[in-house]
Amino acid sequence: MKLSILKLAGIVILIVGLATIFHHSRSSAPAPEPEETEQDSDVPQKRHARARTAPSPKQEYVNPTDGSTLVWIPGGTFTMGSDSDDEDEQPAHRVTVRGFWLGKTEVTNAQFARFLKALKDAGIDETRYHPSYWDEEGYNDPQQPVVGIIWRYAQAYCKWAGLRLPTEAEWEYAAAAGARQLKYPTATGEISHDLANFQGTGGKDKWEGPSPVAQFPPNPFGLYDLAGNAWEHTSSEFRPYPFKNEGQPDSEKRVLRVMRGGCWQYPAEICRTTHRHRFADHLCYDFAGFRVAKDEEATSDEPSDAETTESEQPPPKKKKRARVVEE
Ligand SMILES: [Ca+2]
Repeated sequence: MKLSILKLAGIVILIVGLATIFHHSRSSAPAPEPEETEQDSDVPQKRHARARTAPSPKQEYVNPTDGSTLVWIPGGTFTMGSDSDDEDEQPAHRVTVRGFWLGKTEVTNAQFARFLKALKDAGIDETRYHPSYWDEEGYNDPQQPVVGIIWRYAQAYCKWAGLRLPTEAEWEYAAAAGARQLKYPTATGEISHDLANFQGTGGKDKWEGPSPVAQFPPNPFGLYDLAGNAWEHTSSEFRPYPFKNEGQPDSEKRVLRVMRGGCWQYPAEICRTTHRHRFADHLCYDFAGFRVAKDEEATSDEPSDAETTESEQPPPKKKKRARVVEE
């Protein structure tokens, strides 16, 4: 028994001794501060390196083909739709959007004229793509948004320019200013004739029809005229909420599409960030325009199709009819 007790005591002493040595070795070891300091010093460098390659908020990219200025929209998660407004806006649901580039303004007549000229230079009958109202006073100022185009004309323009239409989710995310969840896609989230061109006039809004782009303050992401002026085509099919793959471009089959933002002809309520306007893609109205978008990889320091010349761009598919009118 005594032997066992002694053995046990020895084992205890041994354990205590080893623990003391271990503790001492740790506490007396050189403090890891230099190593951690070195690691810390690496962190900002790595972050800096990433920041130099990834676009930053409000960073701008000028697309050489059509001259569009696009603003970087950092990705994030927001609440899409509304539980308290129109039925097709319900239910509100969480959506995550990847970072993307979005046109700073609506596409202008001047830009669309470049598209038509490129078609003509390529030997394509550009009159097939002439917007309705193209020659009408009140719609044909070079700095007014192009209107009177069907969805497929907007698609054709985007293909020529090496760009694309935004998805509905991307549009609403940018309009809401991300997590700010603005009710109206204006500078303040409110709506007034000092902030947007919608039905009627007043304040800074002196236009009964479409105004030149960027006449009102931009939203927090640096985007103009998301509220009002030209209604904006998106790439998205109209489908009840919620649906999957919101961040992905939709197919090109002929269906109901969604336009966003209201317009110069409709009341302020229609300019709400979450409002959806279903629109057959063959219809043509004098309030329908668009803005362009582009994926992240299309930065100015990376080769892209935007760097090819206009003549090298594949022409859009020919349409069967020169002009489409509403049904
Ligand atoms: Ca607009």
